[in-house]
Amino acid sequence: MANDPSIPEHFNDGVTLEEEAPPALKKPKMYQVVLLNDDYTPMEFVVELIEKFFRKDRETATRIMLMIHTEGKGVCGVYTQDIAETKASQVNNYSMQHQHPLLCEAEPCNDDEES
Ligand code: TYC
Repeated sequence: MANDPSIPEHFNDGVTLEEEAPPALKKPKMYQVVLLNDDYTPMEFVVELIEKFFRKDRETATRIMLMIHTEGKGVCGVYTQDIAETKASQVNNYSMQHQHPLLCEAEPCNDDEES
């Protein structure tokens, strides 16, 4: 422990080790945008909405919609906080304008699951 301040310098030849500098850029915390299931929104509307707002092809959008329908909720995309919250409110406005009760939320990702 050459840089332990409790050890006088004459015990370590005057050598002081630098702490490793923290990385200049930290990975931003990521947020997942999830859609919740309900009993009223038509499946076709959900599929088209996922294609439109989350840029998925029809096959992927259909798979996500069916996941939500059976499991109760599903992740449509993962973004930084600003983008995730903007997407969730755009989706909620769009669903309201079309008189569907579909709900969308942005929630922090579990850090352990990030790649
Ligand atoms: N459960 C809806 C139905 O049976 C379909 C649906 C899927 C609704 C996904 C919302 O996020 C949703 N018409």
